[in-house]
Amino acid sequence: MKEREIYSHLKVFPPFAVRIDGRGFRRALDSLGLLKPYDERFAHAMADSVELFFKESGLNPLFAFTFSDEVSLFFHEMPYNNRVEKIDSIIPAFVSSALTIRLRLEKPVSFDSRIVLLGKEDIYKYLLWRQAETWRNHVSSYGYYTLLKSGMSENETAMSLKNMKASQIHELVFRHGINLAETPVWQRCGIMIYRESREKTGFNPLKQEEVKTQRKRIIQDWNLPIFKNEEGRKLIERLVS
Ligand SMILES: Nc1nc2c(ncn2[C@@H]2O[C@H](COP(=O)(O)OP(=O)(O)O)[C@@H](O)[C@H]2O)c(=O)[nH]1
Ligand SMILES: [Mg+2]
Repeated sequence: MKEREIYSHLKVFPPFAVRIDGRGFRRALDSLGLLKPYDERFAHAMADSVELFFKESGLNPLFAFTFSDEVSLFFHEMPYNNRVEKIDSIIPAFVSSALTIRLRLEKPVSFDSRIVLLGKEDIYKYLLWRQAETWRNHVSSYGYYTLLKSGMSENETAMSLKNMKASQIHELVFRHGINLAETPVWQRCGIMIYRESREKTGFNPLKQEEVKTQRKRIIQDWNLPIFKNEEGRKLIERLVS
C-alpha cells in the first residue's frame, strides 16, 4: 500500500514561504465577543502562537509576518527532507493548536496552508504584497463595520463597499470619528516575529575569564515601518540575510 502514498515524494526547495489562513474565522471567533474590526486580544493570541512556533516547533523560520487571521512564515531550511506534505500539515496544525490553547477555545479551529516558492530576492516583493493587503483589509474592514453600525444589512454593506473608492471609505470612517492614518500601527502595517541575536558577556569561573555568548530572543514587532520605504526595506534586508 505504501506505493499509494503518491504525494509523499513531492519536495520544495528553499527558500520559500508558508502562508496559513484561519478557516472560516469570521464565524469561528464569534463566541469570543471580539471588538470589531480589530481586537488586540486576538492579534496578541496570533502573535503569541507564532512566537511559540519559533520556540517549540523544532522548525527554524527566518521570520514571520502576520495580520488578521493569516501568517506568512519564511524558511531557508527545513527538516523532513523538504517534503510538501510534512510542511503543509505540521505548520497549520501547530498554530491551530497553539491558538486554541491561547484563546481557551471550546471548539476546534483550523488553518489552511500553502507553500510559496520564493527566491531570496522575491521575499521583499512578497512582503510588499502582503503588507498592501494588510492596508486594504484595514480600510475595508473599518468601512464595513462603520456602515453596519449605521444600520445597513450585511449584504447591503458588502454591496456599498464594492462601489466605494478607498478615499470615500476614508471620508465615511472619518465622519464617524476615526482617522485611518492614525489607527494603531499594527492594524495598518501588520506584526513581524523574528529572532534577534544579542551578545552577552558572562564569566567562566573555572577559567577565571570573561566569555561572550550569543543569546537569541524572539521579538514581536508591533511597530513596523512601511516596507516600501527605506526603513522597511532595510529591516527586511537585515532579516533575510
Ligand atoms: N472581531 C474580529 N474579527 C477578526 C479580527 N481579526 C480577524 N478577524 C476575522 O477574521 C476574518 C478573516 O478574514 P478571512 O480569512 O477572509 O475570512 P474567513 O474565511 O472567515 O476566515 C475577518 O473577516 C474577521 O471576521 C479581529 O481582530 N477582530
Ligand atoms: Mg480566514
